Amino acid sequence: MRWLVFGEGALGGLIAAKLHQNHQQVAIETRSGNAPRAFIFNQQSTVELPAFDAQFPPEVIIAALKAYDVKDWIHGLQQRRTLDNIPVILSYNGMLANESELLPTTTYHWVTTHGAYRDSVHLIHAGYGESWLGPDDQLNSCPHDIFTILNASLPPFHWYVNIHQKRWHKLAINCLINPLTVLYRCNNGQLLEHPIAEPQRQLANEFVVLARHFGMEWQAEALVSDALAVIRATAQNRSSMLSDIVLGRRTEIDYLNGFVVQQCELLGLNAPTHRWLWEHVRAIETTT
Ligand code: KPL
Repeated sequence: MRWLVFGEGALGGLIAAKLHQNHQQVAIETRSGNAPRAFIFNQQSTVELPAFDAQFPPEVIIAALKAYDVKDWIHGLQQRRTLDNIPVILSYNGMLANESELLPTTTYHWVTTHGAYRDSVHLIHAGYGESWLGPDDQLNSCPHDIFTILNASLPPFHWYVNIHQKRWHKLAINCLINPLTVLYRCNNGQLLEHPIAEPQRQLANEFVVLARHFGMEWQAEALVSDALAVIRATAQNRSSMLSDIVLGRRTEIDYLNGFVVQQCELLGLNAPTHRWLWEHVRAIETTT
């Protein structure tokens, strides 16, 4: 099958390398339009993938994006009529307010706990996890051929019809971890040495009230304990948000705690702890 992977980030590189190792035809489209860079995968094999070639249109598109790039990327895709109706698999942290109007009907979401990092030469698959694939529009059924190849290439993949529930759960975990790593400027595991119990309890309480309005029932204590489990499992990691701050890049805070605050406002709810962290990270972002 022909796959087009957009971007050269760690997660996009990981799925591209794994598909390639599984004898799939994989092309890369870079953000800059330049030829994709070859990289050494897991310090073992060199992966050199071709650029997108309009003569060989893809059968599947995969994009692992920053949340703030999703809108422009989708608009760009929609200008390219030759890519109409091709299944698009998207992965990004957080939520956009207007996803149902924005995302093509052929969109599938990929939620994963795999961890990878890359520099200009190497790509390392650092943490083995699992993945869930599900349709943005719950009326869409499982694309069996695509799913089978993904599951064989980067196992395990789970088909998950209610993928939005998984995404909301990941949203909660990211809201309970990422901004706190910026507040204390520490790796995930070092959070346990700081007074995070009270803010996490409040973040979770505010989150479950909002989620209930979207038809999802969670217990705040369960979300806190899930976040603590992720902190322990990723103790050595620097969160994506702290990495963005350290590298002077924009963070995804608007799509994490910022999204929670904005949705609460629309519903007449309060989310003061999410707001505090949203404002704190925004302030740091603008001064670095
Ligand atoms: O997803 C993450 C992130 O950094 O964005 C966690 C789970 C916090 C792992 O670092």
